[in-house]
Amino acid sequence: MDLLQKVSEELQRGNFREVQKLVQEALDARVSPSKILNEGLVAGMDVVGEKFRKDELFIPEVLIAARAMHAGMEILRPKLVETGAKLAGKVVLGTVKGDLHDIGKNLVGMFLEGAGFQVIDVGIDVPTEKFVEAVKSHQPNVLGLSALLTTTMPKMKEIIESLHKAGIRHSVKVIVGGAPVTEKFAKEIGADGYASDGASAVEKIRQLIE
Ligand code: B1M
Repeated sequence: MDLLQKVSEELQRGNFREVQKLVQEALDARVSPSKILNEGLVAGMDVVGEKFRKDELFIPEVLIAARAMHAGMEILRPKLVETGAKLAGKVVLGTVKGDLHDIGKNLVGMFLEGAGFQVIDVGIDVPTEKFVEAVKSHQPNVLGLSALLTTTMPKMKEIIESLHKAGIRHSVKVIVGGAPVTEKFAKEIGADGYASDGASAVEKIRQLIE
């Protein structure tokens, strides 16, 4: 069986040690880090997501697969970052309050680091005030907000409004993303940009800060 297909299947089974071993094997075989990411890890997580949606898998299995995804990303991360050139800009990145999903955010962060951005990851379930504080203290070019739940999307609007209230909205571009987020929603809440995945987040951020 193809090595990347094995990565995907072991990720779906949640075998994190096996995933790490296979990712390392693929790197040793000179498969490109982005190919391992997209055709191994992300492909596996897509299957998990689809099965979760159809009630064929439940939260514990999804969590175990997510742990395997993280384990694989630990091996890949430095290799993706290595491909980046000089620092392209600074991005504060986090998942909004009430939302614990971080796989997509972490992937976006990895793509950004891979493209040479300095990424300050403020984590998950991040209160609005913490985002405002992070913009004040780190003075990033871009604030990246992730939300995976329709119920947490309104937090993105709240954060943008709080940046206005704090008088620092003009100092930072805001980009939003996550499965339920759309370009239309981004416009409605006054964000500067929307991206559907890590690669387009890099592209959008480059456009925003050039
Ligand atoms: Co949750 N969950 N989850 N979950 N979970 C979803 C999102 C859901 C769609 C599943 C479903 O019902 N079909 C659903 C949301 C429904 C809705 O709101 N309409 C859902 C639900 C309901 C829940 C709970 C409420 C379940 C419960 O407890 N009853 C609960 C909520 C917890 C909370 O956050 N408060 C919950 C919990 C969990 C786990 C903890 C079990 C786990 C998260 C583990 C973790 O992240 N560490 C989990 C997971 C794994 C999922 C699914 C299966 C997979 C998400 C994922 O990681 N996808 C998801 C179903 C699905 O999406 N198919 C689901 C892979 C990842 C690479 O994609 O995150 O979309 P994604 O990120 C992409 C893009 O969206 C984009 O780029 C990424 C890379 O391509 N992107 C950005 C993301 N952020 C971006 C930011 C950007 C730009 C692009 O700029 C800044």
